[in-house]
Amino acid sequence: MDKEQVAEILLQIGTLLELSGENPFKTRAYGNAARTLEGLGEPLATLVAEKRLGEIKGIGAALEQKITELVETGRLKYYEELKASIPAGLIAMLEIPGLGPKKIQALRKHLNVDSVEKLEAACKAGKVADLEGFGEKTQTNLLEGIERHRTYASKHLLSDSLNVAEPLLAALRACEAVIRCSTAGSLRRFKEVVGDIDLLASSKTPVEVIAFFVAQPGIIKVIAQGDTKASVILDGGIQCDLRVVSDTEFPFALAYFTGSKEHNIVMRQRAIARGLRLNEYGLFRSQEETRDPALRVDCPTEEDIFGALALPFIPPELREDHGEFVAGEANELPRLIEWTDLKGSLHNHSNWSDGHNTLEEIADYMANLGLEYWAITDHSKSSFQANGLDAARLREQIQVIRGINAKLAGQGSDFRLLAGSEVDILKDRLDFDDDLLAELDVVVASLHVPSSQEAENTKRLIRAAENPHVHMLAHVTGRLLLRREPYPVNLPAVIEACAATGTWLELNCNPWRFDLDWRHWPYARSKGVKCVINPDAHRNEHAGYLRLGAGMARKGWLEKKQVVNQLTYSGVLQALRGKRGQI
Ligand code: DGT
Ligand code: CA
Ligand code: CA
Ligand code: ZN
Repeated sequence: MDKEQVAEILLQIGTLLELSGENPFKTRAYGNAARTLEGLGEPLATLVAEKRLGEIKGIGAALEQKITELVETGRLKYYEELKASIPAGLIAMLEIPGLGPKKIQALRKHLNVDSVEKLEAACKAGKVADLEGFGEKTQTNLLEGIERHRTYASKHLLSDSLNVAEPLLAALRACEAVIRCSTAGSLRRFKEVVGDIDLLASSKTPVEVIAFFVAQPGIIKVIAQGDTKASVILDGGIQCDLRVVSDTEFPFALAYFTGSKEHNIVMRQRAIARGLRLNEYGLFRSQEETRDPALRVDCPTEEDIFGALALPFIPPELREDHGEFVAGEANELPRLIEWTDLKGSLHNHSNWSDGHNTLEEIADYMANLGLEYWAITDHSKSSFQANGLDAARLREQIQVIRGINAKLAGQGSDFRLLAGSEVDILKDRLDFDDDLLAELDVVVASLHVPSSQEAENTKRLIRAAENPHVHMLAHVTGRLLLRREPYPVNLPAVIEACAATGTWLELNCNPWRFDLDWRHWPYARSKGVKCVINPDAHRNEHAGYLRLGAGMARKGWLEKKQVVNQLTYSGVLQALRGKRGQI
């Protein structure tokens, strides 16, 4: 388990303890430890292996033991027992907006409510409104919350959110009453999954902007509408919040609502350390909370706010309190890759396996996009459900690709297809022999049928990396966001094997995958492992995923020079020969 997963479990333990009425000091210790872990500058596995966890502030012997157990076994007996000791209905209630452990306890104690169903019944009977600390309004909100929770899943893919947010933003931009506008929140930070969409606008007439906004197409329900704020549900069930502020406040509100919360906390502390106060309304020359315009430090842009706190501009993707402050102070923030740096892709499919388009259609489309190269890496024979190619068909495909390239050259085009394979990593070998792999321009290795054992998956991936013909490992954890958990694998060990063998790691830019996760790229980068941003396209339109992938690479702190497919065609050919050259 990595530190994010461990941190998540610690947070859950804190919540569960609170739910079972433990004393607040104990429950808070878990939350604090989780935050500490997320901010670690080195892999948790290393700290555990070297028994250095105890040196960290806030991590005592008991926490050390629990974290070690999680990292080493991926499980925690204490957590499982704690969870089992609490009625499942109470745990499910935590997912209703507006309900925290304290309220749930009160509901249980006074109304005998221990499930979402009973809560709904109690609300409908009007009993919740009579409870101290609840009231009529809370009761109505709870009922609505239950309804919404049922109707709409609470998390959404980044790509789905972008698809609905971008037209709204474009509309706001064209609205006359709007001066500036932007996305904020997790969407602006480019998180792979998003809870809700946050939009921010500045205006002299906020009421007008709100009225304009709630009338936009694609809004299926207006949940709340005030003079400066509105919350709506968009097609697809995504909630979207719009806030409208004055133009003077805009940069401060933008920084605040972009977050993350963890990042904001550090920004606030930096302000306090300089005798200032930072909040969503401004940066103030004051020792106390204030909104007094006379005390506001003049900051027309976000850059100015960072500047006032002795930092360079921190790109939104990096605002997770994952080391951006240390890097910023040292003036060592990365110069993040841009999607327009990408010149091709090294992992894609055609209708020879489970893709949609013919080789000719692909060459035509990708050349027209202005790309320089596009590798065809159809599935290998073991992936029979994906119509994987056997050796004979693959050799035939190589010839067809050579023919298409000859034709392109004849037409004076510089675009080229590359011949490759996405070869299955089987239990004890790869799906093709080395001599066939050696005939290919590009070899991508994938674990499509993983074991349930971490050690076994790790071993298979490392063995694939050690094959001199394998250029890269694809979608290394097999996760499908909001659908399928990653298979267990020791990522630091795989990363280290890639570093030792000169094997690249893929950042798969299919929006369900984004795998290897952005949280692991800084470590891969520190080991010198190169990244390939691959759309894993199954149809031509998937070329658009490159843009998302580049965004995710930015979130992983990657610069142009760490990415293979920013290279030109001749550069990438040379790089592809690189690993084999060492044989
Ligand atoms: P999401 O929507 O769950 O994917 O994540 P965010 O980050 O978009 O969170 P959201 O929509 O609840 O709030 C947007 C931003 O507002 C968040 O990133 C930081 C800021 N914010 C919200 N609540 C707090 C808070 O209690 N303290 C601080 N410092 N910032 C907050
Ligand atoms: Ca949000
Ligand atoms: Ca929000
Ligand atoms: Zn693939």
